[in-house]
Amino acid sequence: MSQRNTPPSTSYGILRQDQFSSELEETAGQVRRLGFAIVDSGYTRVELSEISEEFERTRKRYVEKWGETDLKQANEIHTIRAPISHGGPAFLKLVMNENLQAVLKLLIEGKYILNQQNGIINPPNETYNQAFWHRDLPYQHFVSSTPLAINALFCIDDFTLENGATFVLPASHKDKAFPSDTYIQKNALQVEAKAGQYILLDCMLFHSGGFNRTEKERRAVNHVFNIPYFKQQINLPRNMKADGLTVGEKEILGFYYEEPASIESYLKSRLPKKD
Ligand SMILES: O=C(O)CCC(=O)C(=O)O
Repeated sequence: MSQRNTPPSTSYGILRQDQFSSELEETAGQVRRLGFAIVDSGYTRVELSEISEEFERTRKRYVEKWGETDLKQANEIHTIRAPISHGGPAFLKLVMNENLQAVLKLLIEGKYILNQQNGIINPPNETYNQAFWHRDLPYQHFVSSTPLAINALFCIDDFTLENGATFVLPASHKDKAFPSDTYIQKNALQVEAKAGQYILLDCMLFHSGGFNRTEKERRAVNHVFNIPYFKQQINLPRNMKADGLTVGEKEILGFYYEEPASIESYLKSRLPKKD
């Protein structure tokens, strides 16, 4: 098989160049240009297996609570909605991961909140509800000069070509329209990643889960973070206990961005925050 040459490191006629001083800045730079990149969580094997076990416990309780038949009917059997509000501490840990938060700060200007967290199961030899091209701000056809929302897809299992690693259309966050079928067949890439890594996507990048040709499920936890002007998929502050959360955590979970129900609560929201 032919191998790619090392790209030239010399250039001419260039007046401006990106200058990054850390790997996380490089990662953020790639998300801006291509719309996707990978960031490592830094979790140990033990932490990863705790997260995997917590995922399974949460999933079992969730299916018991909402019922397998109803979840299937709603096409929701391969998704665990808002596990941060009913699962163990692993789900808050995934949101607050230090490397992830550092890249988000580089990508989204100003404040941002968690819009949604979902457990995602890509089942073997069967299609599922994420295996369709979409944007994570669906039904939107605009171009933004800076990311308004970022998806961080945490891989609980390795994402491989065989088990349906996420397909992306590089740089498609820079065009309003969905490209033609021929363009998609020529330009779609699959993003392979290791368990413990987050696949970061500009939410306007077209992407899709792939078909899992293996005998094992491929599990992940997706997170959409966005500027606080978009409403959450499920209202997290109303479904979570605030006890034990820091001001920073509450801010990211949207506790300070619920729409005030009255002038009184608006004025209250302007007061300084306390732990
Ligand atoms: O499961 C995947 O590979 C894709 C997940 C996805 O499309 C999403 O989180 O929006």
